[in-house]
Order: sequence, then C-alpha cells, then structure tokens
Amino acid sequence: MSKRILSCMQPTNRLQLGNYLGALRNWVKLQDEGQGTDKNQCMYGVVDLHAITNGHDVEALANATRETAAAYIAAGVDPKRSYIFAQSSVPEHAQLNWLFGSFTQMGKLERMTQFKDKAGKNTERASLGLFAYPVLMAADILLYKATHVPVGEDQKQHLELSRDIASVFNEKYAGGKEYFPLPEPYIMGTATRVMSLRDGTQKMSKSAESDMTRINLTDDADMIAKKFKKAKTDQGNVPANEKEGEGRPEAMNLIGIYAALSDTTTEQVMTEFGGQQFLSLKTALSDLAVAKLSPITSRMSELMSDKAEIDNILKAGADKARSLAAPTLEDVMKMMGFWKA
Ligand code: AQP
Repeated sequence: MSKRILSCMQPTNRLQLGNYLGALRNWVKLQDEGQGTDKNQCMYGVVDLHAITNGHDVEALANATRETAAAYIAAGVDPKRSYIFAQSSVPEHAQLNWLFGSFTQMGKLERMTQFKDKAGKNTERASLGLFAYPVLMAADILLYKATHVPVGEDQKQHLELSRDIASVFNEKYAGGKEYFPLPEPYIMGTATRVMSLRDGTQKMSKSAESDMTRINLTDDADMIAKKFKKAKTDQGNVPANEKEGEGRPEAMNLIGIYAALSDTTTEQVMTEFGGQQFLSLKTALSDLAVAKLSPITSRMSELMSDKAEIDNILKAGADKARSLAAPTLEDVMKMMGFWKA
C-alpha cells in the first residue's frame, strides 16, 4: 500500500543548510520512492500559521511563504507529483486544530520540551499559539490521514502527541475504530543534523539572530566562503578519527556537513582531512557547498522572479489539499456531534 507522507517547514525566514540536509533533499528521494500503486503520495506544506507564534514580520510573511515553496521546487520537489501548499490557504487545518484542542490535555502539552526551548525563561509571555503548536501539528498530519512523517530528533515528541491525539479521537468519537491511522515516524538514513557555525552545540536555525551562524540557501559563493572561513573551530587540527573528535562539536559539525554534501561518511572525511589545518577543510567545504547549492540558489531566484507562477503553484496545491481535507473535517464534525443543515 502506498504511503501518504506529510512534511512541512515554517516560513520564519530564509531556508538554511540544515533545512536542506536534514529534510528537503530527503523529500525529493521520498517523492521518487515506490512503484505503481506503491508510489508514495507526498504532501509538503509551508506552515505559515505555525510561523507567527513567536512574533513575526508582517511585511515579510507572504514572500517568505513563496520563497519556501520556491526552495522546495528548486531542490527537486515536483509540484505535479507532490502537493505543495500554504497551510493558511487550507482553513481546515485551523478548524481541526480547535476541535483537537477541545480534548487535548494541558498536562500533555506541558511536557513538550520544544516549547520550553523556544519560549525561553519567560513562559508567561509566550503565546498560546506557541504552547499549542503540537496540536496544530497533529491537525496538519491527521487532516490528510498521513501514514508517515519524516521527523528529526526534535520532532519525535510532537509526533508521539499526534499519535496520542489520533488514538484519543478514535476511542472517544469513532467508537474504537481506526478513523485516523496512527502516523509513523519515517527515519531517513541520510538526514543530517547541522549545527550552528558559531556554536557546535546549537542547531543551525533560520531564525537565530546572527546570520553568521548559518548558510542560507540564498547565500552567494562569496558569502558561503566567508561564513565557513569564520566558522568557529578549536586550536587543534582536523580530527583523524572519532576519538580525536570527542568533545569538539564545531570540528565534527564541519566534518558532518562535508560528509553530507559529498555523500560520504564522516570517517572518510576524517581519513581525507585528518591532521590538516582547519583552513584546508574549510576551503574544500566552501567549494563543495557552492557546487551543490548554487544550482538550487539560481533556480530559486528564477522562480522568485515570477511570483505569479509560484502563486499559481501554491493555489493548485491548496485546491488539491482541500479536496482531501474537507471530507476529513466534515467526518470529524459529524462524529463530534455538530449541527449541520
Ligand atoms: N539544523 C538542522 N539540521 C537538520 N535538520 C534541520 N531542520 C531544521 N534545522 C535543521 C529540519 O528542517 C525542517 C524544517 O523545520 P521548521 O521550519 O518547522 O522549523 P525548525 O525545525 O525549527 O527549523 P529552523 O530552521 O530552526 O526554524 P526556526 O528557526 O523557525 O525554528 C524540519 O524537518 C527540521 O527537522
């Protein structure tokens, strides 16, 4: 049976190398996986409703949504085969979120570690939307009865909550039948966790304050070279093996990025560069990153020069997504006992 796969990104800023190596390039592989009736059905959302929960730039949001969609396509997602859509253009996401919120216990949300990370110390000032993020994420997934969700370590807990919400709904409103399939995590062997270029213990993030912490998919060759050159390292040389890399997160991050971009293993990279000065690894890394990313960057800029075309792609994606979402919402409302003329 074919898998229905759902994965999304927030248009909180420009996409960065971690979004590409940790998610986007795998989306392209997933789209090509399977044959005939076993072919995956992939849905890739631009989750703009999630992007506004931690303060956002009103002027920039619509364009960031377009640019995120452009990045998907530039990286190889085919809008004819996969659904590309903006979350806000399918109102059923927000509606299902409310219905799920009515029976999801606060205690379960309080256990979500990402809220604590994103809200920081002052949780009193964090928005209700940020707190309830995992409920909207459950709605995103279950609205399409997605069977598989590619997740990184940081999203595992949220997916677990989505499964829990599906089970509670099935038990409470579907008489114990599996109305919502329990979505499975889809672990990609090639997903790489990319860390900040300034602090190897923090993940690279598109909304981190300093632009020098990340490589954006829109950065040109000079900017990429500058950022890698300034990337934090330590006093030693490039580690030659795992043992030499212990306790050296910045060194291991550069090695991990090189391995991911060249489709090799970190061991092979350490064999090649071990014992050399960091400058040689950084120079090779810049060249490799430019070679791999520049076709994506130029395709993105081509796509962004024709906004009407991106808008058409997003509109067509939303129509297709709504044709799946509307019947689910209708069923759910019926099962929950709502009036309908
Ligand atoms: N550094 C990373 N390494 C590997 N994968 C990453 N992802 C994000 N950063 C890295 C993956 O990209 C997808 C997009 O996630 P998102 O937009 O929902 O937000 P995020 O995970 O919180 O990513 P960012 O870039 O850090 O965004 P902000 O700054 O807005 O919070 C996910 O599949 C994620 O695993």
